[in-house]
Amino acid sequence: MIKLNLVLFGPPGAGKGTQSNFLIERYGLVHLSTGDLLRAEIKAESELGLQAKTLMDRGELVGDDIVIGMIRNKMEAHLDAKGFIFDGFPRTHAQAEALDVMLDAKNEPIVAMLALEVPEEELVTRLLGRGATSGRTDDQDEAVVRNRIREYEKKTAPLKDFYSAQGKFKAINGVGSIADITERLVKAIG
Ligand code: B4P
Repeated sequence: MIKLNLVLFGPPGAGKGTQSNFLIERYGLVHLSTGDLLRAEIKAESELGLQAKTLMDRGELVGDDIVIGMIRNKMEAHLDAKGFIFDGFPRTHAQAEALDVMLDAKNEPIVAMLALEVPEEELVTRLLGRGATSGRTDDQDEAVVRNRIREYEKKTAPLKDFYSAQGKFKAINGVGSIADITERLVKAIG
């Protein structure tokens, strides 16, 4: 059976977490969000969580080794999954390479990289809006939000070329109603 391994990609606030919830339900996939895994470590007040919190509160990326290790552990805990949605991972070239190595070893490659595209001002509005109610500290300060977007542009956006070269990159308009965007993603998955 071919596993439906998808990378859900996009800048902070593009709707990755939001859309993952619909896609895992529809296709019976396992959701792997490095942001959620890191927030769980922070809540548990682990050593790793304490290190991650300092970086996340500044809007910077957490170290590659940490997030790659977390993803590896989660994948090993779900060997019989029908597929995974990688949400917020990979975010650097090193992470993308490591993911390919892990998946190639099982002969279960990424099927598609779905990239949600949303203009910067809309991203800032969405994230500050969530920050007003969610308690997420990285969503409460406009300078931090804009730093996350800069980090994305510098370190993460180039991964579009990485997946384009493999014929897997699909751009999706991420502006509109949540249901309309889910429709676009489902069409792109085919
Ligand atoms: P994440 O948890 O991945 O957070 P995010 O990029 O901000 O996106 P998120 O998924 O939460 O938001 P969404 O787009 O769904 O990362 C947080 C931090 O963890 C990073 O800054 C970094 O420090 C660290 N980290 C995580 N992964 C890492 C990695 N691989 N390597 C290194 N560091 C890592 O949506 C946001 C808002 O938009 C929501 O309020 C939602 O309601 C709203 N929204 C969604 N769709 C909408 C629509 N269609 N219209 C209007 N609003 C919409």
